[in-house]
Amino acid sequence: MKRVLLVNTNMERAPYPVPPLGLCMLATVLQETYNVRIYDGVFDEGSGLVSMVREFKPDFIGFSIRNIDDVVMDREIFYVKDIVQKFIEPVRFVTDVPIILGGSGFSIFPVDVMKMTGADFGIVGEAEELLPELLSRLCNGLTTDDMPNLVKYGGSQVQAGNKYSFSKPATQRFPEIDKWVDFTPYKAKGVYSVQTKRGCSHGCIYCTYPLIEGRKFRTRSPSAIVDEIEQAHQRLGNVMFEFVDSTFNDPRGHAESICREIISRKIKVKLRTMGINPRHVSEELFELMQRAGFVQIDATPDSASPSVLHLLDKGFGLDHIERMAGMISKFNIPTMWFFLFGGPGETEGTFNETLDFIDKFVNPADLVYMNAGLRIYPGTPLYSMSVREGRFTHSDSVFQPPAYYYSDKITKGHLDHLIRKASRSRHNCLHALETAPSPEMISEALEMRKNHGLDEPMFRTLLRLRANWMAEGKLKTD
Ligand code: B12
Repeated sequence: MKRVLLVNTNMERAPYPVPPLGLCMLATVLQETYNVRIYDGVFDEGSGLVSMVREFKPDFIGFSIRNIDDVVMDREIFYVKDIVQKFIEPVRFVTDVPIILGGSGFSIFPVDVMKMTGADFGIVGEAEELLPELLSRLCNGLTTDDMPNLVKYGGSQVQAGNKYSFSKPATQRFPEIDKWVDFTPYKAKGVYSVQTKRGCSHGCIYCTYPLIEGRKFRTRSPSAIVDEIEQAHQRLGNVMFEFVDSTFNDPRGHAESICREIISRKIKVKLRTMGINPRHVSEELFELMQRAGFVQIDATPDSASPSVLHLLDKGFGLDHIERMAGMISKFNIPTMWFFLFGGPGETEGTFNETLDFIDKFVNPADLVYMNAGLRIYPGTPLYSMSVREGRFTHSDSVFQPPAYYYSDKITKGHLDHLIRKASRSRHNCLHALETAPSPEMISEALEMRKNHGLDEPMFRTLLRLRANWMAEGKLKTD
């Protein structure tokens, strides 16, 4: 049996380490034909990789590249350089077996990442079918020229098709993440990830999800999803499950069915999700979510200015967000709100519209995260708009340094000032650069939780503390 080593190169541990779900899915499929192992570099940052390669002697090595940069404009963490230095170069030094890349970050910038890493092949998008196909062709000496979604080095040039397809339904087969990677450190600080569907049919102008996963929702069956949760719960005990879908409550009715399935099986689990679409919420959905075990959600409207929402093509309006906020407060579901300022049409006036919404509708116990500058990705409407506006041309790279969009109706400095001012006067509003709490704040929060028996999400405890510190004039702000 040929041997395949799959490597998780994601070393980011903020806001918490995320298990390499996609790699585990691939390993689950490949194990029928290959001897497969996963090397998880998140905690040891690649230091044990070379010895694993020497011992396992893989015939193929696949590297997953999830993050390119951190999308916080003034912090600008660029991950790929470290990935090359800590993972790919050391491996190249000890073996010349084919190196194959994939992952969501890779899928956005396949050609740039191929050039930077010098890998042999890359697959754009989901790879449960294409990776086995590629490996089988390589094992049998067959051509790979007609394979969709494949990027490769031919001579000294990267060859990339420009048509990518995502036509197959989402896999019903689920991986046991803890079978492939040591789950102990994730249990302490992270989550168990679950995907309920693939694809996104929304048209938000800056977003890459439709490019990575395709534009059509392809759902898994609620019973397969809940089997996965139930079994992982039996194996791992008390663990937080997180849904990693682009939006959880799309297409309409799917989230409700999943919740009903969990409720009917009487499984007692803790759940959280990002991506709640304000257009498709209802009291019934929130009630079901609460009964199913949701302890936290993310709300990501980006803006609460009707004109900015329209220009971002979010597909919902202020009335939808206000309705959703009302339901969140009614059901008291702990929520992290995300706003992204500086998009097309942003002015001081539209900024204030969003702030107004926050003041009137967001539960003060909930966190509001404020970021500015929209990352511009190739293939998105925002990219075409930026070219039309003369910000750059098609031949300029937006990969590194990363390109960001800022409205020309407000300066970056002024927007930054407005965000800082808002966060200094509201205990629950945080500037994107201030989101990591100090060690002192964390230890005080832990003590507070212990003394008061608090079982709420950590962000709520940190916000209580921030409110106290602000009142005492103890909070350091620049
Ligand atoms: C869910 C999610 C989150 C959640 C994670 C929750 C969790 N429990 O995992 C949260 C909100 C915490 C989060 C945080 C961040 N995220 Co995020 N996230 C996502 C999202 C929506 C889904 C990722 C996912 O799990 N997909 C499901 C799995 C099954 O798919 P997959 O891993 O991609 O694997 C498939 C394929 O990619 C491929 N594949 C994967 N590996 C390999 C390897 C080989 C060899 C091959 C051939 C194929 C292959 O096959 C797999 C199976 O089909 C993506 C966008 C997207 N739609 O992909 C952004 C995304 C990955 N995040 C992104 C970013 C930037 C971040 C943050 C850095 C943001 C920040 N500043 O905090 C952090 C980093 C967190 C961390 N520790 O790494 C960016 C990365 C692009 C970029 N600019 O770098 C993305 C692409 C969103 C975007 N802006 O476009 N994220």
